[in-house]
Order: sequence, then structure tokens, then C-alpha cells
Amino acid sequence: MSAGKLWDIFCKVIDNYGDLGVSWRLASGLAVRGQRVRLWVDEPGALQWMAPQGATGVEVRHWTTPLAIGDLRVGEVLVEAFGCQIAPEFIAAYADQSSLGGHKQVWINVEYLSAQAWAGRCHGLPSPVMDAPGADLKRHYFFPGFDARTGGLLREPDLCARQARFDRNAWLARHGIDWRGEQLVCLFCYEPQALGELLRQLAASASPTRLLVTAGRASAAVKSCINEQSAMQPSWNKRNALSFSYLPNLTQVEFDHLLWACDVNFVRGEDSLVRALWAGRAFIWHIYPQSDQAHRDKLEAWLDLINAPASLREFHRVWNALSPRPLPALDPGAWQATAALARAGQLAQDDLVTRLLGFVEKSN
Ligand code: TRH
Repeated sequence: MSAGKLWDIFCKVIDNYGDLGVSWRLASGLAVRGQRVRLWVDEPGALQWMAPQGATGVEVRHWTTPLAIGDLRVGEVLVEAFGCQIAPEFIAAYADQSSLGGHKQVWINVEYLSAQAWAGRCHGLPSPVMDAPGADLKRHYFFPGFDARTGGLLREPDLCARQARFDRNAWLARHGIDWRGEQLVCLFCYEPQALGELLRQLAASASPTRLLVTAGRASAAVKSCINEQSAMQPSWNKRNALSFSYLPNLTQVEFDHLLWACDVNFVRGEDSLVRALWAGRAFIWHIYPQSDQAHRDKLEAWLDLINAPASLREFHRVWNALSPRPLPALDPGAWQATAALARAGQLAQDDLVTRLLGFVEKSN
């Protein structure tokens, strides 16, 4: 293990909580390996529901604008999460302290996750800093990813042991979910056009399903779909084959438990995709949509990586509004094997924190 260093991680909450979710997992993962971390966040309030327990070795600091630095000694490793443009006051202090020749410093730009081949090619490349106060300082890209050429995926050392001890019945009971053996489906999504079709499909199925709906956008989208559906066809769910449990904001730890408890996991964005992969249940990804449609190739690369069968590919394309066809039937029985294989393949690789620590060691 690398000797404990002081890390400054900068993160901005943009429109959702994925960037913060990844930054928090990274900060706490580093702390577990003996590092000290200051996590600078512009909206630290979100950590009150995401990680109220905090983590030994992680100090959360409010990233205000301007940022009052005073006589703060900058850390040995500076992490810019997702190109968030670190506060110039901090970069000035970093440049200043570097030029005074104190400890050697490392500046890393942790980027978004992609299964596309370019992630491996770009991982570790220099990321030039053009403007003052950081001009001429060295910064490097660090691309998370799925193969040995990339920065890997975030995974706690005790993840599998915790999963093995997980008690699904107890977890459901603790959350007031009166489970009677029906299929459990977790829904964490944006506003997919095909959501109404999914609800109708589940309501028409011979076997019952309970949808565990996450707080926020997913919950609002489901409620609006139900209203629409009930207005058009009041009897659409008359057998109550589809039931709903609306969840509050869960802590990140409890969010993982939710994924472990369900038979099928609908996830979105970036961090929850990785968590669904670790959960090892059949899962469907609502990719973060980009205006230039760049998400189309990103999704296809992901489907190739996991060797998705045709039915899972088609489901993803429709769920992500990349195909005009009707939503295929959910087929968790068939997709489960794909999820298990993908999980096993990734578990065989070093995790992101291990690779990041190695990267920093090499840079020193
Ligand atoms: O919230 P997201 O849609 O985040 C997205 C993506 O990261 C995207 O790449 C980024 O550009 C955009 O935000 C700004 O989905 P994601 O990435 O899965 O992050 C959600 C985080 O919230 C994840 O860490 C899990 C956590 N979470 C909880 O802790 N409790 C909950 O109840 C839920 C639903 C999520």
C-alpha cells in the first residue's frame, strides 16, 4: 500500500448526483487504503442523504466561490473530477507551493466512464493546462474503464464479503416492503419514453411484479405515467399484477442493498451502472443522454463489452429512445447469465483505487 498522502478532490454537482456519488466513493475508497482526503464540493448538502455516516479520513469542505485558501497547505495529490474546473485560488496555491519545491505534486483529471476503445488509449495521457494560474503545470487524464489499459472500476475490498452476508428478506422488511415472492424490479431512470410500455407489460404479465421506485426523477416519471395510463384505460392494472413501492433517498450503502435485493435493476448515469454490475442481477442501463448523440456509440460499446444477447440489445435501444420499435419483453432469466459473466470478468481486475494509487506512485 502506498504511504498515506493528502489528497484534494474537487467535485461539482451538475444536474444529478452521479459526479458526487463517484467522488464520494473515490474519497472513501482512498481513505480505507490509508490516504487522507479533503473532498471539495459545491453542494455538500447532498452528502447528508447519500453518506450521512461520513468516512474516517475524509474531510468534506464546501467549495465556495471565491474559495478562501488562507495559509492552507495543498495536498500531494490534486484530483479534478469530471473536468470540474478546480477553483483558480486553489490552483494558484498549488502552483505556488509546487514552485517552492516542497513535496512533489500530482494533478489528475478523473474522467467519465466509457467502454469505448479510446478510453484505454487516452488513459494516462497528459492533459495540458493552458491558462494561468496553472499554465505549464502537469496534469494527467485518468479514465475509469473495463480493461487493463484503463483506470478500472470503483470496488470496495470487502464488497463480495458484504454481499455474501446480505439478507434480502430482512432488508425488505426493514424498508416496510411486504414482499410475497413477486418479481422485484428496481427503477432508477430519467424519463424514458418507453416507461408507459414497461408498466403495461408488467401489469399484463401472468406473474406479479413489485416495482421499487427510487426517489426523485424516477418516482415523478412513474406517477405521471400511471396518471396518464389510468386516464386512458382505467382497468390497465386491474389484477394488480404490478405494485409499487416508492422509496425515499437512500444512502449509497442502502442503494447498493436495493440493487442486491432486486431481480432486475434499471439503473442510469454512471455510478449506478457499476453498482448494478457488482450486484450481478439482470440490469438495464438508461444512459445519460448527450445532445450530440454521443451516448449512442457509448451504449453500443457497453453492449458489446458485456456480450449482450440480441433481446437485451434491443431492449436497451428502445429504453434509450434509440430505436422506434415497441419495447421487447423483459427477459431476466436470459439476461441474468450475461450479468453474472460481466461481473465475474470485472471482479478479476484490479479496482480503480488500486490503479490510481499505482499511477500516483509512478508519477512520483
Ligand atoms: O444521478 P445520475 O443520473 O448521474 C449522472 C451521471 O453520473 C452522468 O454521467 C453525469 O454527467 C450526470 O449525472 C451529471 O446517475 P448515477 O451516476 O448513477 O449517480 C447516482 C448516484 O446517487 C449514485 O452514486 C447512487 C446514488 N444514489 C443514492 O445514494 N441513493 C439513492 O436513493 C439513489 C437513487 C441514488
